[in-house]
Order: sequence, then structure tokens, then C-alpha cells
Amino acid sequence: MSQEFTDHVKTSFGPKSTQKSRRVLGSLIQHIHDFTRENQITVDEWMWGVNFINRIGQISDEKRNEGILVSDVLGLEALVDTITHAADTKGHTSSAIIGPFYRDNSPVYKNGESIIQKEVGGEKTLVTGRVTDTKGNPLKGAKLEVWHCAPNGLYEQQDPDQPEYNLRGTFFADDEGKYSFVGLRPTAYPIPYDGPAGDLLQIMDRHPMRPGHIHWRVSHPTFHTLITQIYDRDCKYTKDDSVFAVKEDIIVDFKPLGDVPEFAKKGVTNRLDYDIVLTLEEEVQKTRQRVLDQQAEVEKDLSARLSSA
Ligand code: MBD
Ligand code: FE
Repeated sequence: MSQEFTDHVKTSFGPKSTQKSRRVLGSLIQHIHDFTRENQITVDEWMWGVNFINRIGQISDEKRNEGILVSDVLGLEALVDTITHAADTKGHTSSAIIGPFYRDNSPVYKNGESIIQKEVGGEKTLVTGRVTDTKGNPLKGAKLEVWHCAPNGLYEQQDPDQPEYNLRGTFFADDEGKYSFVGLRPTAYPIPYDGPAGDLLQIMDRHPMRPGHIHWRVSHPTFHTLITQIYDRDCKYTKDDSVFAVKEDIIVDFKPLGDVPEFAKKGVTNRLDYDIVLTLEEEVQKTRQRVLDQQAEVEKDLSARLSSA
């Protein structure tokens, strides 16, 4: 079936459909039809795809998000992250994908406290830094949520042997914008590959490894919420991430702790200094408005063509 059929489907929308739904779903229909024709998809192949999508849902629950994982191994979340921030002004910390393991309401700790609730091995690391605006002014009260996995490669919710919210915590920047916490130097680990995302990796003959990373969500009432990760420069997978999420400016250097007896006596051996720069929400909205305006133009065009068809 030709483009005529595709146009027929695209123009079947009723009067209550929005301009945006016509634009976005119309485009989706076009691409799916083109994909299907280009690859001459048969009924058996289509059914393989239907089962694949169903399995993504069946294996997912509050603790497992296979939709994100499948997106990640296909590079989709990395692409969406880049598109979302393409119009941003420069000078603030780069974003990165959120991944499947964020949980809100992690325990609130005081600066300097540890997110390690249970000893799980690994190298204890003091992480310190400041949260500022793009001019270097401290952002007092900025909320920092951090999370990383244990050296066995499992996040707390994947691992019955870790307490709830182990290796996760919420911190608030002080008057000078400073924050600090103790965690572990993150280790490389395989993304869960016992489901549909793993099947894709196998089909593509790819490994499941992610570089050692710490996740961050940094928020403030008037600033744009930053979701990012940091990557250990010394980890070999920092150059070969199974989910394509590494950016050069969020690769960091862990150092020996140095002379900080207060933390040395708690078994801390490493240190990471990491400053975070946020940008005003207003700024982000201004630059994104241009993209929204362009989309609105496309929608107007489309509506005009549909009503004259
Ligand atoms: C992760 O831990 C992760 O951070 C991402 C982005 C994807 C899969 C597992
Ligand atoms: Fe992760």
C-alpha cells in the first residue's frame, strides 16, 4: 500500500483531535508506515514486535522500568536528552539521562553525612562542591538528590540484601552554596539484560556495561532542575557506555582523600570535588519558546491542508 493509504490514515482524525496530536501522531504514522514498507514487514515479524512490546510491559513494575531500558540501549533517551537541551544557553552543568532507577523521597541527610546505610564494599568517597548560578552566586537551599549502585552492580531496589534507599540521599546547599556527602566511588556495572533490553543487546552483539557513575537531580525554586550523572575518567566503559550517555564535560577525576582526618577515620579514601551550575528556569523557557513557535507553524500548515483536503 502506498502513500495514499498512509495519507488516508493521517487524515482520519476527528474534529476534537488537537493540532499537536495531528502533527505528532501524523508523523508517527508516517514513519511507522515508511519503516514497514522499507523493511517489507511480514505478519510474523510484526507479531514478533507486538510480543516484544508486550514483554516490556509485563516485566516492568515499580522497581523495574524496561521501557526506559529499551530506549536506552537504542540511544533514544540520550537523543531526547540532547534535543531537550539543544536550545539551552551555555555556562551551566550539562544534563544527562535519568535512567530507570531514580526514586524520589530519598532520606534527607546533613552535609557531610554518608548515604551508605550498609557496608557493601567499595571505596568510600567524600564528594564536595558548590551549587551556583551561571555568575557564580551561591544557590542556598538548592536540593541535591544523588543515587548510585553498589559494587555488586545493583541499585538498592534491585537487591534484597540492601536496605531501602541505600546509596541514595537528599542534601541541601548551605549559605555558601556548599554541599558534601560520603558515598562510594562508583563501579562499572551491567544494565539488567535478562529481559527485552538484553535481547536487543544480544541481537546487536553488544555488551551491557555502563561506566561507573553517580546520578544527580539538583533543583531550586527559580532554577531549571538539572538531571545529570558524573563519570569516572579512569573507568574503561566511560569511552564505551551501553546507553550512550557520556558527555565530555561530566567526566570527573576522583582523587585520594588527602589530609582530612575527620573523614579518614571513617574509612574514606577518595575525594571528588564537583561544582554544579544551574540556569534560571525563565532562561530555559525563553529559549524553548522558539522551538514551540516553530512547531505551532507546522501545525497551522497541517490544519490548513487538512481542512482543504
Ligand atoms: C542505569 O543505571 C542507568 O543509569 C541508565 C541510564 C540506564 C540503565 C541503567
Ligand atoms: Fe545508573
